[in-house]
Amino acid sequence: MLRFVIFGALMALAAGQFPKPSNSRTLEVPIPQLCAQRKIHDTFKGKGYYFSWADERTAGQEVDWLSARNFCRQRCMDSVSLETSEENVFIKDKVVRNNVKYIWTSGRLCDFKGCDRPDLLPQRVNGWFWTAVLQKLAPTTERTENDWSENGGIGLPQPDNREVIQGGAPENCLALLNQFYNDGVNWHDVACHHKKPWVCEDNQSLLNYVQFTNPNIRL
Ligand SMILES: [Ca+2]
Ligand SMILES: [Ca+2]
Repeated sequence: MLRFVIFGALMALAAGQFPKPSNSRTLEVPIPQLCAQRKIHDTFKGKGYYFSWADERTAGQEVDWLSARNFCRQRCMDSVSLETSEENVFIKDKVVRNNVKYIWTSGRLCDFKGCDRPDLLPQRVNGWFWTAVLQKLAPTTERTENDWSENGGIGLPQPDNREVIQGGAPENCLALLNQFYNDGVNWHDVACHHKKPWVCEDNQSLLNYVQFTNPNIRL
């Protein structure tokens, strides 16, 4: 599993800047007051994490992929990125202990303008990245470097883009599913409009930005 970590670090260096999606719905900017008051349910390696089910204001709520990111970003966090096997285990443990069916992560397929770069092709193998930190995932074919499920709704290893095969929306977002297909607690590609509980992770870039622009704030 150490390779998982090293590969992630190498890919972060190799990936550089990712193209920005040009959706009509956009990413929210951080709100300094919400950043300062953000609720931190647990920490891992110095970073704060928020679990939607653990906050009485959001318990029972489920939101789509972009709404999850925006809730987090307003608080100087972003949807969780599972860059290392240790962090992956930490989050999976929380999901299992709390009997949560599934969560959104920041993972997404690069499928917009600018994603035709050679290093991101073929798209469904090399085009996955953690949007919160703009870090590329290992190719989906490198099964020891990631945690894609070996099963799913139509018996195929993930990512399988199942909904498109069945005439639905593309499965361009990465969710962690807890035994949903009796297949363990693993990563799945899922259509981004689905609604799920979510996990936020402190985002250093947003924290730095708000601290810089608000010198007296305590984050
Ligand atoms: Ca992370
Ligand atoms: Ca799938």
